[in-house]
Amino acid sequence: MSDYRFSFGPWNIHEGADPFGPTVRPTVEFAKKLSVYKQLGFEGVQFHDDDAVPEVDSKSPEQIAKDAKAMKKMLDDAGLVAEFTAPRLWEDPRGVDGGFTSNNADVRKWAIDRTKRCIDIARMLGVKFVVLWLAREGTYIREAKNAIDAHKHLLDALNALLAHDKEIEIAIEPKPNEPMDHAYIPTIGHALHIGSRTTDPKRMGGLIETAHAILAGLDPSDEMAFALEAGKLWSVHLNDQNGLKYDQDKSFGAANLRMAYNQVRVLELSGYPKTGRFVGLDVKAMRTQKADVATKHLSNSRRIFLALVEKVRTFDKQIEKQFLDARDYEGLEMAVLAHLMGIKP
Ligand code: 3MF
Ligand code: MG
Repeated sequence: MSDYRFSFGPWNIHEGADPFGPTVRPTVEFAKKLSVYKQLGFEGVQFHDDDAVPEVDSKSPEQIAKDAKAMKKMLDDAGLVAEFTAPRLWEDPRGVDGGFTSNNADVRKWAIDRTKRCIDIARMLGVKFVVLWLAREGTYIREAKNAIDAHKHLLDALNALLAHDKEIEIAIEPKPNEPMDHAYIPTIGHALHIGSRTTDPKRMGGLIETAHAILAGLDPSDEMAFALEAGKLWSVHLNDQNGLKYDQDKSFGAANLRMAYNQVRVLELSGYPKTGRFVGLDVKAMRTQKADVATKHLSNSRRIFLALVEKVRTFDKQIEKQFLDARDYEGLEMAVLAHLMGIKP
């Protein structure tokens, strides 16, 4: 039915812990998670390096290869594909003050080495794509790092990663804050610019998460458009966000349906399905959700996305043109709202 391909990460089926309370749902084991992908209408799996190879830091290259091979077989058996791998640097004690931008040269080396392993794992899972969410690459106080040096370290790290594997493509997922007070790569503009400064800009792109754009006070669809125009929107993390709060990862469209409509619209305008790239979700079930219904956020987000694709495709282009020609944006806005609500224009 759909020409879009959908993906999510196994962390999107989770136990419900938050900073103020423990888990509220039992852990779903990995194989069980894989078995629900197809049922919910998803074919792509987004991996952290240690989702694919647990305790990756303590394993030999042979053991990593063995584990990754076993994971690839699990994917094949489930009829799924990996979309990307992402190094989970932010959970390691060494990455407490960032990895690539740490003041400590040994930590910077560890972050690069671990990300090289993450790239190797991607290749063993059959993909040439990694995503860097630069979680702790920033500061709590400005004086904690020399920000100019920090950006230089980040650029050095990207170059080292591009040199490690001549075919790998790297997308940066920007986020303005959380866990740090200030992150160094807060928007897609920053992400694409630093990519353009590397030794191989054509292998550098971006992933845009709805909530992260909103947290930066920006419109997610315009952020996407910026990357799309450059051919650099290599994946998305669709979700929703109720204003400038903590990163909420709500179901797509749940807080702001019109903003969701515009994200779908910009993907449609760009012909995104033709790129073969995934529509990824990064959504969390509410903490109140009981275990047996803690995947509804995924199926609901996909359903809303597909319904909005229909809304975009069935919006009367004739009427749109008339309002644009007349520069009557009040009229255009009402036509959009009427279409979304299913009432007479
Ligand atoms: C953080 C995020 C992360 C990243 C993911 C991939 C849990 O705000 O959005 O999702 O997207 O870790 O690197
Ligand atoms: Mg994300």
